[in-house]
Amino acid sequence: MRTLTSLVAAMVIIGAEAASLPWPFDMKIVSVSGGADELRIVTTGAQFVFHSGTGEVDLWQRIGAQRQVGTLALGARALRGLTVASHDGEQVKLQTPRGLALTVTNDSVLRVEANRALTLDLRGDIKPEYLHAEQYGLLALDPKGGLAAFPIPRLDTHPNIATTPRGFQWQQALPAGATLLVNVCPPREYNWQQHAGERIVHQFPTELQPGLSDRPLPTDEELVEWRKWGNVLILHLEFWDGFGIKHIKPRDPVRFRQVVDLAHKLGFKVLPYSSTYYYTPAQLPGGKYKPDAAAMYLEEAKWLLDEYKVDGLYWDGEFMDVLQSWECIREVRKVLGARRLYVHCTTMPLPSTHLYCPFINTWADYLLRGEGQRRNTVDPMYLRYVVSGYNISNAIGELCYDTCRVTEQVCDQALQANVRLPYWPGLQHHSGVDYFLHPDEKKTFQEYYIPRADHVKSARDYAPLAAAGKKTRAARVQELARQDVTDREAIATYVAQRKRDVPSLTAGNLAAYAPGLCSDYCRRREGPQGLGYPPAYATDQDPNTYFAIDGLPQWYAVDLGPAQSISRVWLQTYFGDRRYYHYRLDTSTDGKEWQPLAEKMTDALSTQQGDTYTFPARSARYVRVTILHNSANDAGHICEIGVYH
Ligand SMILES: [Ca+2]
Repeated sequence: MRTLTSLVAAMVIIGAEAASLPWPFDMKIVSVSGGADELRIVTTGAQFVFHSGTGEVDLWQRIGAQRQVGTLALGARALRGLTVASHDGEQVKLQTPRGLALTVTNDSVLRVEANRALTLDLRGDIKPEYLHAEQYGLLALDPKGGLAAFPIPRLDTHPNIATTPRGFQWQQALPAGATLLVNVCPPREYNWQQHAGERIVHQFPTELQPGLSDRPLPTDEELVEWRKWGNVLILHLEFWDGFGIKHIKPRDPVRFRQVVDLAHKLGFKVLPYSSTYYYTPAQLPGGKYKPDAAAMYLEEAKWLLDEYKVDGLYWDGEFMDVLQSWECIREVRKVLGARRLYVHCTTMPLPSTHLYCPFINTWADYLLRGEGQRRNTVDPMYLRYVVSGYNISNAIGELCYDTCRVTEQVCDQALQANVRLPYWPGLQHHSGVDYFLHPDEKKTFQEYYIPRADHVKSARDYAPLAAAGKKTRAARVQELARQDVTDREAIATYVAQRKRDVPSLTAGNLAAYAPGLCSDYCRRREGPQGLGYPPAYATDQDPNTYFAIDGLPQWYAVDLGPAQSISRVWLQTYFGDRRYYHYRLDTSTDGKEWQPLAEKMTDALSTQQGDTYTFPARSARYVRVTILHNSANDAGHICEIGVYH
């Protein structure tokens, strides 16, 4: 082995070590002013104006753009007698004589604790380019910022978002005891100095088997080589001694200290693997966490930082609980100070790849998203509004390119979205995908991506890329609209032909080849015809094709045309791999009023025979299936539905 001195002398440094950076985590309560009628709270990123006469709260953005992004109406009498209960640099607590408690926090969140049933009425004053709503909440964003809202616990139904002349409106009943979080984005400034001065080298072991890696830590030569491509070193799973232990420890502490020392000499910041998601001592059975989960994890974090004198933490996931995840990241930031936090959160803390919490993300330096997107390319809308934190959380977004891979097109689109690509050395192959750069990708990364990324050091440098990104996304929206038209035509042709060739599977099936409505459907370019999994597959008389939709609960309804008398429904959900579904059935004559019909809430497995329900004859035009749960994944699948007189 060469000596350390010769290695240091031989290395090529990508740039002088960035000086100690001015830290953006000084989010604070800037001021509280006004009186009983109009109370004004200014945070680093937002202004909340409470009108006790109307029960409305104006939501103003202060970073990225200075504008009103929306209004939260809590009911005419809801804010009467509003007073400040307490006030410090981190939060302002407000209360009313009727017991409504509101809190404004320094990360620009308005938290409402509904002490009685409330009607949430959130009116958006922007026309968002990205509007995504699930039962967990809503993100309404444009390139300058926007707002987000999260009901806790999640809603029972999908939120119904209406388009209005000013933007959008979300009206929803909030039960007593619910919490609502409304976040104005972004809560803090983007740190261009950090963006320009720091690059991630994310090292994976050869094998992803905790405790069994045959290549536990990088060699001195690798560290020297990798320093050309970054200066923030992530030491991934090889650091891990297994699940469920109190502290995540290196398997070879002596070598680990050598690696940290050499990395420091080379000018790396070192971020070892850690995880709140996998921190099993904080977990309770059933996917819940202990009430003091954040405090427990904090002990782990402090131990790691003190024991090995590292420069921050890499989190492999977050607690799957919004409030505990939020508490934990705020507390960890206090412990870290100016040290770094890099969080992988493709789906966390919400089980969604398209909905996330900017007020949690904002406490991290870098975010990693995009894992398992099952695409060869990456959707520019997803890149800009999910992977990128720019003008949203203002954390630096890094793309996890396990499936989308590093091509010149992906590099271009990442740059347009202000998303960065970490450098992935190693040879880790996991779940059929590679968590490392192939040789040709390495060339693209080094020769195509790096020079272009190095050019972007400020908002001014990014501006032309942002303009190009807007065009790319507009073109993509048009392309998808064209695809939708072609897909609908192709599906109609398929159904018409099959209807001619194949009679109904069962006699008297009123639903055979009937059209369907649904809350949404899976449009991935997959499925038997490459057309996704449209409603037509639930009535095409082929048990091998199925309607599919992600993110339960979701619904599908077969449309029988005219209302008619029915007394039997047969439902075949996806079967054959020992899975089961929970669902409810109801019927309607007009698509507005629904009458309950049946439910399946047992864990009886799906079978080819399906489930049959007979009942006293009733009139129906629609039979709706609301899929609540799937034991195999978070998606609903209907192979066939039959409806009979
Ligand atoms: Ca089918």
